[in-house]
Order: sequence, then C-alpha cells, then structure tokens
Amino acid sequence: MENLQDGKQRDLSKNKSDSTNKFLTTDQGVKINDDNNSLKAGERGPSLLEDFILREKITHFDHERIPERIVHARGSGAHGFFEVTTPIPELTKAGFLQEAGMKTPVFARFSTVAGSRGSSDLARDVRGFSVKFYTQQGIYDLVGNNMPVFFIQDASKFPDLIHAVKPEPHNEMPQAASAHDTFWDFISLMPESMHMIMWIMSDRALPRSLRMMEGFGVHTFRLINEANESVFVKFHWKPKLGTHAVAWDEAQKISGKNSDFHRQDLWEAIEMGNFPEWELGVQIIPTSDENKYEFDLLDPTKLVPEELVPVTIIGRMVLNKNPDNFFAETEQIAFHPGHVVPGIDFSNDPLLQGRLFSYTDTQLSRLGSPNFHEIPINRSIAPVHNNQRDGHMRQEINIGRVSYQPNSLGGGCPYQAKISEGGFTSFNERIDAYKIRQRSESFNDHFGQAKLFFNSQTSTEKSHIVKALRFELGKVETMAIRIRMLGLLSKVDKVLAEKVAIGIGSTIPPVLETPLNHGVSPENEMGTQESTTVEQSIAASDALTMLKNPTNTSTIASRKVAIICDNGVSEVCILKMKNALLKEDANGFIIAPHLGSITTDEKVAVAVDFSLLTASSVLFDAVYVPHGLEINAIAENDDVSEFLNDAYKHCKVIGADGQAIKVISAVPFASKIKNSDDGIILTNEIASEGFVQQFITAMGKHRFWEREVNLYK
Ligand code: HDE
Repeated sequence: MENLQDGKQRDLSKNKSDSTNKFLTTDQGVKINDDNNSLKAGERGPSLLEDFILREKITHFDHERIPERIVHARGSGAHGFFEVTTPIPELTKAGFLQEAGMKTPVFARFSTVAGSRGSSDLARDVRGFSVKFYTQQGIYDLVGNNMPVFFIQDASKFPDLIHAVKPEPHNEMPQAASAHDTFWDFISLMPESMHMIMWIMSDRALPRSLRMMEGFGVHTFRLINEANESVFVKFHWKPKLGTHAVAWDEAQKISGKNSDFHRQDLWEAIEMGNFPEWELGVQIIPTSDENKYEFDLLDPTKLVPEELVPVTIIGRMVLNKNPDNFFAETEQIAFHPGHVVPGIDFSNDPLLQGRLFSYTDTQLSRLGSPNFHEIPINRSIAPVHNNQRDGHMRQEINIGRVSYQPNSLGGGCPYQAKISEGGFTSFNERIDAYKIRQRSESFNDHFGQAKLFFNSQTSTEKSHIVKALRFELGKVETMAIRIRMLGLLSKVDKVLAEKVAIGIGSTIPPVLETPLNHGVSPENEMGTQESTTVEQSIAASDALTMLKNPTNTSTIASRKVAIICDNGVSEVCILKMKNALLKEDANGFIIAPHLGSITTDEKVAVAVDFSLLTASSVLFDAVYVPHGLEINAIAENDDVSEFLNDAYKHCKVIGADGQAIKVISAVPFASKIKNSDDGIILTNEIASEGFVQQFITAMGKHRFWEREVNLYK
C-alpha cells in the first residue's frame, strides 16, 4: 500500500508517459521512420493496405472519443489533499477522519449539469462538486452539488427532469440552458421542485469562480462508530475565498468572450500557487432527533438550517496540482455515491437510493468495461483482492487457479474481514414495512423551505431572482406554462410572483391547478401527493444568502484588475497599483489598444498583457484607469467605453486618478454615478497611497449592487 498519510500525491508515475528526447514509435513499440507519408505504390499511386503504421494511427484516432456523461458532462478537476483538523472518532470509524493532521489525497471535479462537454462554463445551472478521497481503507466519494437541495424527491423522476432540461429533442436547442418550454413545463407540474428553483434562480447558479462556491452532500448520510452507533450527517464544503457570483448579463457575455472562464480560473489559480481551499463541515443529527423537525431528513428537497444544527468544521481540502492530462484524469474519473468506506453509510433518502444504482451503470457505458476501477485515476490505494475476473481491458494479472469463494485450493483466500479487521458493514437498521409505491406524507411540504430561502435573501438577491425568472419564463413560448409557474411562485411569495408577472406580461391565476394529478389517470390516484406549505421554525437564515453569508471575507486574493493603458501612461501609478495588488495576492493586468508594449511617461516600455480586442471587462473583477492616458485616443475608443460601461453595469469597482478621471466622465454611465457609490473611486491626485488603499478596500466588497434598479423593492 502506498503510504500517503502525509498527503503526498498518489504515485501515478508508472502510468505517465513523457516523450521528451524519445523516439516516435507505434503502439507496439516499433520505431517509426516516416510519420508524414503513408505507404503508396509509387509517388502518385494509391495507398497500400499493408501500411500498418497508418492504419494503427487512424484506427486509434477513430476511437478517441468516449460517450460524454449523461449529466455533468462539462467539468474541470484538480488533485489535492484533505487534512483532518478536528477528528471525530466518537462519531465515525472512517479511518481518514481519526486523527488531527491526517492527510488523504483527493481529486475534485466541478461541473455544470445541463450542457454538453463543450458548453460554456457560465450557464445558469447547479454545479457538481465531487471529491474522490483515496483513503487507506478504500475509495470514498462525496458526490455533491453547490446547492444543498435537489429538484425532485424520488429517483424515478430523474430521467424526466434531465430530459426536460436538456436541449429539446426535435431541434437540439437550447444548449446548456433551462430557459425553454420543456424545462418549465416539467417544473410547473412538479411543486416539489420549488425550493430548488429558488436556488437555481438565485446567484448561486452563477459562481464567480469554482473556488468561490460552497459544496453540499445534499442527502442525509449516516456515520457509524466502532460501537456500531449511528448519527445522521449532512456534509458542507465552505470556500476559503467566500461565496461569490457574477451578474447574469455578465455571465452571458463571459460565455461569448471565454466559455472556459471557470476552467481557466481554476487552472491558473493552481499554476500560480493560489491553491483553492475549502473547509469540510458536518451537521450531526442524533438518530433520536430523526422525527424532530418540520421537514423529513430523508427528503432531498429540504436542508437542515444551520440555526437548528450548526456546522462543525472537521477538516480542509486544498487543491494544489492540475491534472497532467485532462482525458486520463478529469474525464475518466468515475464517481459514485456508493463508494463509501467503513464508518460512512446511507440514509433511506429515495433519491440517494436511486443514485446508488445509477453511477456504476453509467460508467459501464461511458468507460466501457467493469474494469473502470483499474484506470489510474480511479484506482484505490488500499489493496484490491476479490474474485471479480476478466472483462474488457483487464489490467490486473490475477495469479492462481482460484476465483471463487468458498475455496480450499486457495487456502480460503481472499478472506472476508471481520468488523474488527475493518470489514464494511451496513448500519443495522430495523425495517418493518409494507412494500409500496408511495411517498411519505412527511414529504408533502413543497413551499415551506422555498419561502425560507426566499425570505433569507437580501433585497438585491430577491431582485436578482425576479430578473432570473423574468428571463427564464420570458423565453417560454407556451402561455399556459408561464401562468402555471406564476401560480406556483405566488405560493412562495406573492410579491415575487407579481413582479415576475409584470415582466412577462401575464397574470397570476386565481386558482392553482393540482399539478401532480398530471400524468395520473383519475382511476389511479396512487402516487399523487398533497402539496402543502409547512411553516418553518426559523424565519430566515444568513447561511442561505450569498451577500450576508457568514463565510464571506473581504479578501481579494487571486482577483484580477484590468489596468487600461496607452502610451504616456503614468509609470508610477501603474507600479503602485500593481504592487499593492500583489501584496493582497491579487493581480493587475495591462490592457492596451494593441499587444506588444506601450511607453510610459518615463519613456519605459511596459509589456501589454491583453489588447482591448481580446480583453473584456467581464473577464476582470475591477478596472483602473491610471493618470497619463492620452485622453482623446482612449476616450474615443469604443472598446474602452464598452469596457468601462460593462464594469459599471456589473457593479464592479472602477478607479481613475489624475487626468484619467476625464476618461470616466467621457463614458455614457458617467451621468448615473452617485456620490454615495463607494465603488467608483476618482481622485485628482496622482499615485496617492490613499487612493490605492481605497480601491483595494472597495474590491473587498466585491460588487456594488446598489447601482442596479432593484425590482423587488
Ligand atoms: Fe448525479 N449522476 N444523479 N446527482 N451526479 C451523474 O454519473 C444520477 C444527483 C452528481 O464529476 C452520472 O458518472 C441519478 C444528485 C454529480 O463525474 C449519473 C440521480 C446530486 C455528478 C448520475 C442523480 C448529483 C453526477 C452521470 C437521481 C447532488 C458528476 C455521469 C437519483 C447530490 C460526477 C456519472 C463527476 C453524475 C445519476 C441525482 C450529483 C448518470 C440517477 C441529487 C456531481 O450516473
């Protein structure tokens, strides 16, 4: 077994291939003498079937693609480690959670859900947040999302949900978007989705960075200790950089300017040593409290408010190495919520139970063989011995004649492990029940937590939800669907529904349909469900907002500032800003009308990072226009104007000093600037220390949403 307790990367060196200073060969190891010309009968003659080099190369190429994931196809990942900070041996016997300082190698993959592999990172979507722990007791996968609840309560609805959200089957449109009829048709008939709809219409669906989003295990799981006692647990990842979002208009523009925005951000942060970090927290619920709450712990459309059960931090995850090869690692990694180690177990959440079937099944078609566990990225560091044999692409060479159990010829090996020897056992839960197809009445509340989420939001965030719904339902063509949605929204919040209704030119229906009767014949009422609202014991929770989220900090680490420059710009201003940003682990980039270099007021050539053609405000967190700019050249440049306007529109910090403040006054938004706007920092002074500090402090507030028209007020 590899000794990885010190958190070292797993040793994949045997599988790595480095071609530096090596000969080109065929797959059979034969050196190739000519890779540019196929074997032909004469210079101008036909190619020969005999050309095994050409055939091998093209055959391999023809089979290069594997099926993309049915959901979560678009993803990016990285290696790192998990370190225990507060061990919990009294709650779980999971080996990797036993001692403070214990490190376990991990690979994390973040993803969108609806889009294809090549779709934009910035779709309005829930993000997958999957972590594979390579523990000494075997693989543990925590396969979660960046939202703590889900659309549906039962696994049987998952294919329907995904069919509804994916591009419509007749014309394969739209890509990576929920703003279309089939999605909202389904949702408008599924009131259980209303809580998740609030999340997905909120800014949580538009992360600024994969490094700035929370993660959740979603379902209730179980922990089991040495004494075989169990508690329920909810898992939380809390990002060190806080939880932040971009604006919807910005997200759409980013999709055009750089559809790899999140992927690149993650990659660059790791390359630059700004290692993304999250704390792992647990909410522990004693089994005796199982029925204590106004919601059912087994219902995945519900969360456990942190006010009722606080989150205890038990460890941290740091991602510190990019993959060597996207396909081999990020694409071939195979997660499964059923990959658990002794000490962790499942609850009876019917969505989780369905997932326990799905993931191995999907790997069989995606990776093509039951031997996907042998692919290097999926391999356990704990030894693997069993009687599973053969199959496509088997790597292991099992020796001996015994592949069955019980056996005497192999001395009874491999042995079953007793519990005391680390053998996995499921929690000994007593079940005495009828076999039925029915939901528990305790799952009937579809609006209580949707209201809790909405009521927890700041006015700005509520306004964003109104806008998101206006956008999404505004793209729905079927009037009846829009109206059904307004009916459901009015059960969450009357004002929300009214504001959305104005935006889409419809009215709230006076009587709501009973949606779940759709698809059920009148004779067969089995499976239909009451849709109710249960008053929640807390009115609001700051943990549910992004803007008041207790995890947020004013750090600007790894944030990017665009410094708009041209010849004649003040060198001292640029340097002051760049150095001050570096001290905060942030970066300033020189943007100019052309690539190459510009000449400062001190006649020094400064390298340009991006031209105005390839850069855009939406790719940066703030903009600085330094003193010394040739005002006319730059102020008359439409690209600069658009750059600054977008920065203003997306509520970012804009700073200008010296004569550069004239540039600001020349762009269209200038007339809108309010004195109270702390995000617009203008000074006549040149290279003032105070100005730079004010700029950085303002960046720590991230966005100045007060600039927007608030649709919820
Ligand atoms: Fe998944 N899900 N899922 N899911 N899921 C997959 O497995 C499925 C659900 C999640 O980075 C698939 O390997 C069913 C909830 C993530 O590789 C597939 C149901 C949550 C990822 C599958 C759910 C998730 C997947 C597709 C309802 C949040 C990406 C490719 C019963 C807790 C993992 C694959 C990665 C991937 C099935 C519901 C998270 C088809 C049937 C709830 C993060 O097996």
